[in-house]
Amino acid sequence: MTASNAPDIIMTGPLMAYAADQLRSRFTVHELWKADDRAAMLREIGARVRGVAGGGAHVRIDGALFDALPNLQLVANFGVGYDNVDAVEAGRRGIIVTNTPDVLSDEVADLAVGLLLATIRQLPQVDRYLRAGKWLEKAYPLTTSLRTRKIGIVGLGRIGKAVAHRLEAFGVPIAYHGRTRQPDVAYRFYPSLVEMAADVDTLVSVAPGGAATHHMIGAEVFKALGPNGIVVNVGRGTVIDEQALVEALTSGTILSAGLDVFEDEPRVPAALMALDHVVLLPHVGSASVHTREQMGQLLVDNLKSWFDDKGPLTPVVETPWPKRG
Ligand code: A2R
Repeated sequence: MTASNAPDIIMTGPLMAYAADQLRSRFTVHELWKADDRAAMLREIGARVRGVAGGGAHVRIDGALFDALPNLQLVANFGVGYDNVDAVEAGRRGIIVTNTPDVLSDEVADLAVGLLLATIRQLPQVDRYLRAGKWLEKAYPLTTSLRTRKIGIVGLGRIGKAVAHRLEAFGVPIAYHGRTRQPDVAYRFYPSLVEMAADVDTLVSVAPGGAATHHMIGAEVFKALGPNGIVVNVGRGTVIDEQALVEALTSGTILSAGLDVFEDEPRVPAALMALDHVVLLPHVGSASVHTREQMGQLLVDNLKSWFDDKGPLTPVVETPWPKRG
C-alpha cells in the first residue's frame, strides 16, 4: 500500500518503535501529541483521519476530539484500561473503541503479587536500610507477614483472577468484591466492599477507573479494614480516595499501602511520598519489553483488521461488534 492510499490515523501519545514503525508502514500517521498547535493540525487533517492510535494520557479522546475528526471509525487504545477514552460517546457516534485485554494480565498479576510482598515484608525499606549501613548496627525490625492474611480482591476480572490464581499458591484465603457474583468462581463473594474489608485485612484493587469506581476505596473502607490493613492498587488510581488514604496511613487506621497507580499521574502527592511505610511504583504493572510489545501488536492488529474490513479484534463493551441496533 502506498502512502497516498494509506488510511490517515493519528497517534495521541508516544508508542514504542515496535508498534509505531508497523503503523507507519501501513498508515499515514500524524503524531498529534507532538504538534505545537494541535488545533491547527486537526483543522488541517481532521477530515481525512479515520483511525486513532491512543497511547498515554497525552490527549483525552472524547467528544471534543471526535468533533474534529468527523470521519473517525476506530479508536485503538493502548492498554486494557480506557478511562482516557469516552467510549460511551464513541458508541453514540458509531465509532468503535478497542483496548488490549488479556495480553498484559499475567504481567500485571506478577507485579501485583510482587508489590504485595514488597509492601508486607517492606522490601524497599529493607534495601534502603542495608545501603545506609544500618545492618552493621542491628538487624532490621521484624515485619508483618502474608502468612496470617486474608485477601480481598476488588475487581475479579481477567487480571484479578490471575492475581487470585497466584495467591492460591501462597495458601491464603481469598474473597472478592464486584458488581456481580461469578458462578464459576469458588472464592467468597461480597456484594458490599465495606463488609469484605471488615472480614479481610488485605485489599488488592484491580478495578477499572471511571465514574462508577471513583473513590470507592475511601475512609469507610479503611476503617473497616483496620490497623493491620494493607491496600495494594494496580488497577486505577482514581479508585482510591488518595487524601483519605494519606489520613488512614498517618493516623494508623491502616498499616500500609503498595501503589502502582495514582489519581493524577505522574503527580504523586508529597504527603504520600513523605511516608516511609508505603511502597510507591510509577505505574509499571505492564511495563516489560515483552508485554508492552504484545500490547503494541494488539493495537496495531486492531487497526489493520479494521481497515482490512475484517472488523475489530478486541472491541470494548460500550462499542460492541457487530454493531447492535
Ligand atoms: O463488577 P463486575 O462483576 O463486572 O466485575 C468487574 C470489576 N468492576 C467493578 N467492581 C466493583 N464496582 C464497579 N463499579 C466495577 N466495575 C468493574 O472489575 C471485573 O471483575 C473487574 C474488571 O475486570 P476486567 O474487565 O476483566 O478488566 P481487567 O482486564 O482485569 O483489567 C482491570 C483494570 C483495567 O480496567 C485497568 O484499569 C487496569 O486493570 O489495568
